[in-house]
Amino acid sequence: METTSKAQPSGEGGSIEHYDAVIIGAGFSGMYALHHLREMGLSVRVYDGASGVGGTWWYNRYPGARVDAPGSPFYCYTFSEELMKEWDWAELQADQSAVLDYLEFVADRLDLRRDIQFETWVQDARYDESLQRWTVDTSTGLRASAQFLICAVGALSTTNMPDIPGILDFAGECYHTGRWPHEPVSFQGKRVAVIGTGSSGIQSIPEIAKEADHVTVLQRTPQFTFPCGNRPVKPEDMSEARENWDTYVAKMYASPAGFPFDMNVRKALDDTPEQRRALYEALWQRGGVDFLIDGYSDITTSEEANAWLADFCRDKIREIVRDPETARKLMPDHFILTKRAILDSGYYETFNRDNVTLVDLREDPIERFTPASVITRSGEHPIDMLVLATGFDAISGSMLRLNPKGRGGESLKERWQDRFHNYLGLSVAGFPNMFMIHGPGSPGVFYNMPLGAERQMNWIGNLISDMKERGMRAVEPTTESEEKWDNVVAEKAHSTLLPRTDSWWTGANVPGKPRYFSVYLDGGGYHQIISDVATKGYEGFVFK
Ligand code: N01
Repeated sequence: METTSKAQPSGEGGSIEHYDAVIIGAGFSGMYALHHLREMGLSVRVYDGASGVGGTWWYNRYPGARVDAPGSPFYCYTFSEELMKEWDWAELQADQSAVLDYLEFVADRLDLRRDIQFETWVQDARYDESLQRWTVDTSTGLRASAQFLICAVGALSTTNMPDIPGILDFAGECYHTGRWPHEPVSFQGKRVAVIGTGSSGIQSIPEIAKEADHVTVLQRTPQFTFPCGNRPVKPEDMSEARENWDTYVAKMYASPAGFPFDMNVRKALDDTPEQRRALYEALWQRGGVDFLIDGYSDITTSEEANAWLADFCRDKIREIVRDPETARKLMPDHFILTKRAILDSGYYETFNRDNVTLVDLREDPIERFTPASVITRSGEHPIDMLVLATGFDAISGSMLRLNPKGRGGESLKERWQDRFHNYLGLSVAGFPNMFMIHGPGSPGVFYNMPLGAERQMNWIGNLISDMKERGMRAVEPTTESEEKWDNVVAEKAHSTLLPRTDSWWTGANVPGKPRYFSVYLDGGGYHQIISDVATKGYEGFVFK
């Protein structure tokens, strides 16, 4: 294994740099991958199309963007006590700029940037079976070869652009929330249309409405959203977390979702309606993801429990939104919590403003855009700005956009035509020495993502060390182990109501995408499974 990079002629006109590992992506996952592999003594190069670290947190700088997970100080790296000791989180639900500041601090502290090539898009990655190495070609003309290819490309990174007649003719400003400009965007005096009411739309609409002349919300699916209950992190809480960091990390490792909280194990129907209502009211007032932590354990498995919470939340919408017709349009009709839980800051309240109009696209669909308006069935809405909060080709989209070519030149697009075949959410048969962080088949978006990345990367690092000790050059899973894993993932998903709702978890938001639930639902169990696989000599993999 090489430990330094050497520029050598590529044999095709340009020069080629050689590394032990190439990492694609410099977000939470890629940054840790770099640190970890470098600590192991490997030569590593990271490529990222952005001009700074942060990945999704570098791009998603739309107004209102903030962590919508249990939050500070547990949405962060756990591997270094020093990092924890030196960083103060100000808010429970840190906003985008705070998370990006943290990642920049980590990059400085660990001196990561010297091994990251920014503004460099990996355009091609292919495996050479005779050399047992990957070659990557980049947008800057730079070419590199490496034994290992680590794809830290992001589960929520490839934007989903709506294909609506005339949208490209729209002549006003147009921004996707997942590619928000770095320059300030002013809404003042503008008529703004927002398409999309997922987390990005629901976080940004209240902020845009505070400034814009008028906001037209173009809603395809009404959503359940919970008050985010954001508040400052008290200095004494920060100190307490620091003092007991080891205990907290141990709890995070032991928990199903990677956060150090004890989940309520009580079932909803074991309580009386009065007890349920009292608990839900308290959780609503407190805000945050407490409906997931302190709410009942059977909301996503029992239709009756689910209906009860959904009705409670629909009553809240009726209570908050003054115009009954608007409230009717905002009423979600899917199983609650079977789309990603959303945390908001005054979303439903925003529809009480005079400058906000809700268009229900199910009743009044978009017909087309003109250079200065959006035309729905009921008429024309003149606009100056269009905000696309239309989400991502999530989980598998960024891997498919990279479209690596494995053994025999087979592309991932060919391999993943019908399903996202993978083993343990980490690797794909026919693509030796290629590893995914937060790929399909992993707990990815259902787990504390920074911690999940650390744990997957530690596992990959151990596998690489094991190969080194045994003199192995290449590893890949068998197709049989992929098939078995696919069944394990499906069985977990189908024990819940989650696959029954259209969502980005099921791929239903992207036309033509294989429609099935591709996330492994038990994060805690997952890490035990992959650890057991390693203990059994990497069962399900073949080595060369
Ligand atoms: O994307 P989404 P998102 N015409 O897919 C609609 C994470 N996140 O960016 O539901 C009309 O949830 C689509 O409608 P429908 C978080 O995990 C994190 O909001 O498909 N509408 C939906 O309303 C989140 O869950 C943070 O019918 C169209 C919306 O667009 C995930 O990212 C912040 C349409 C897309 O919602 C994705 O959230 C933000 C069309 N052609 C996001 N196409 C933080 O933690 C799509 N829609 C900071």
